Amino acid sequence: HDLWLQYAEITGDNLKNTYLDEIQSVTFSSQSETTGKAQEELQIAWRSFFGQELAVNTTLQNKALWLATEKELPKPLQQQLKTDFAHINEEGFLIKKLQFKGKAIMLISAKKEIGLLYGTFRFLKELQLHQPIEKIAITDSPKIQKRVLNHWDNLDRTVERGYAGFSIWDWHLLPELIKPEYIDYARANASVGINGTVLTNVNANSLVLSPQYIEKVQALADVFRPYGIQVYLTARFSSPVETGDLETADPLDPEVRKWWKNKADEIYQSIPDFGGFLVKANSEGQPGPNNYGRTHVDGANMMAEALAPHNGIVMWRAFVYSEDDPEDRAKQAYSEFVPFDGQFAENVLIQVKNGPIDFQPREPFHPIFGAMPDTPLMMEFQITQEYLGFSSHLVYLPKMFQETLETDTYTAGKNSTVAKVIDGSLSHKKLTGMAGVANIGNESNWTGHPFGQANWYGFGRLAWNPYLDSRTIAEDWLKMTFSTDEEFVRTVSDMMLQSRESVVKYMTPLGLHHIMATGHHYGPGPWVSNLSRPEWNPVYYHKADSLGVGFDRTTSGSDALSQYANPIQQEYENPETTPEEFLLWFHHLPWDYQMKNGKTLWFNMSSTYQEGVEEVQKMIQTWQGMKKFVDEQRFQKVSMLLQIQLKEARWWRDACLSYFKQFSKMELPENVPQPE
Ligand code: GCW
Repeated sequence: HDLWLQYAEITGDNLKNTYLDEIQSVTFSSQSETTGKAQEELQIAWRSFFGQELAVNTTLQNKALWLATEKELPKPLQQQLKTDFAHINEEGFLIKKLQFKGKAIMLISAKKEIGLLYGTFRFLKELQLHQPIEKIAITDSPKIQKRVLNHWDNLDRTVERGYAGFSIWDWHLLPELIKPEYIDYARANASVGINGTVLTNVNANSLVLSPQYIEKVQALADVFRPYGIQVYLTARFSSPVETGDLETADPLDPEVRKWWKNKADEIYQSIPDFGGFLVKANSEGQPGPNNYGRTHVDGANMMAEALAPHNGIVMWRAFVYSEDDPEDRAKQAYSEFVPFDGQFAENVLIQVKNGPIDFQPREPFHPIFGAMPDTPLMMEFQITQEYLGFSSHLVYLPKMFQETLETDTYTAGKNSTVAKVIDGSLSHKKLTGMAGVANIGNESNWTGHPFGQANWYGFGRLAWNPYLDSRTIAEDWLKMTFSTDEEFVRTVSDMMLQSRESVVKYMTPLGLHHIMATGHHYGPGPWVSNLSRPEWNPVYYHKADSLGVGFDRTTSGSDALSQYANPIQQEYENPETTPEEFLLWFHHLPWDYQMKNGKTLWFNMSSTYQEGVEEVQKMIQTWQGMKKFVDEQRFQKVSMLLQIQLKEARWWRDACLSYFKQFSKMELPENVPQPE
């Protein structure tokens, strides 16, 4: 349960002696709560790496680790490190081996205390990865400002789309009882630079804004503060009414505006560094400004106004699609938000899911990215695997996150990637953010599947730097979590990187989407057609019939393609030039449509399902070969879960193929077993 902060004993004599020789003591120039945490972490690590404490000295000794902010450094050193400091931002750090007054020093420095903590975690990571440190010189800073987990945790401790037990927030025993898990949670987040947490579900309960709960939230905020983590809450739009205070929640009503102002003031009294609100409005039955004939701008700006004096922000979600709107669901958010570009207050971030439908195994990027140059846009990824086999399937998500981030939107010419929209560099945004819907619960290993931890870890790394390669992240995680053995790291990282494509193959190949079973979204359900809202039915998305399969989103269909820039629009208009992984996302094609390999669509669809199953079989074999590198408990757990994954990959293949076969009326390729 130590996640990636295992600090496994360093056994090789050489390495151990070198490290212990290089670092013989530590000196802190600043004494703050945050540097106190750095000190604690160093001791946890030292005990675990070397079975001993690290000596703390008030005066700087030879071969010392030295933690000091820029201001605390003597002038000549400040001068010497000028260019390094010019390279880092307020949360960044530098780690440098240098000579100072005849002493060999390992310096960790930063503009602010939090940078010292980040630098400490980074330094400890170097040791976890068994890197040489005698010439270390690292400067690093986050490229995104708000790096936030979204917990869909309810006050009764159930977690919407949570598959790792109940909520870690034990509201009943707060504020008095501070569980050690809260501290470990903060350490894990700080170690990857996550600096915010939204404690509550976006399907929000206004009770959390009551004085009784604010006291509980304050207790958590106090625990997280030294780790640089701000707390945020979800704000239910109708709260002024639900609390019994007012008769309306109309955002243009002065009484309502005053209500939110007072509420914000009240929260900041207890939590001076409160982050702000996350809001799901007018979506899936949640109340919002539309209920009063007002717009998203009216709603978001009202809350922004209440938070602004305290430097709080509003994260306003663009995940909207309406019951009465006949328009293709994939188009609605864009239609509703893009016209408001430039009208949101400065402290509003529009939080957009990575794709236009809903956290599918594969989606094209959301067309809002790049289409609102005058509005700060925040990425929302889902770490919990709602549509990807919950916490029973091994799916390494950073590979998928990377795919979205590096996609070119072409909205400001070539190389206008989603990452550049999110880090603000494409259109000079001051406020930037990335959110991840957490997969954390009270299971002893935090995430249910041991490999789910990699998705939490990887989200944090990409929020810090959206240009990172998911392979590097997987390798780092494996070394810190399991073993630094080369064979192990190479083999298992290959398996992780492949795992995302495998889930696409056995669930939704070739651009199919949203064909999961109703409600819980676990397992296949392409046949479902009787739900009250048309866009909740899988048949709405695959549109299979005797003529073919797929959703026509070209000009002859819903024209969702028109929301993308060129050349995407032009290329995807034609099935021949549409990337095959998005074929059925954008086109309705005959079953015998000829694909690039000369075979029919039906042949390709069926063999891809089969490949997905075979790839899970291969994962099982690969994992079996890793027994000697992994402790018994984790080894067995992953083995058993992979068996579930295999059973369910076959379930997906058989269910989908036997369903679609009624329409295609074509034979399955020879290597694909007949569904029973
Ligand atoms: O993914 C869907 C989920 C809902 C969720 C919603 C949202 C919190 O099925 O459970 O509600 O999206 O993101 O708001």
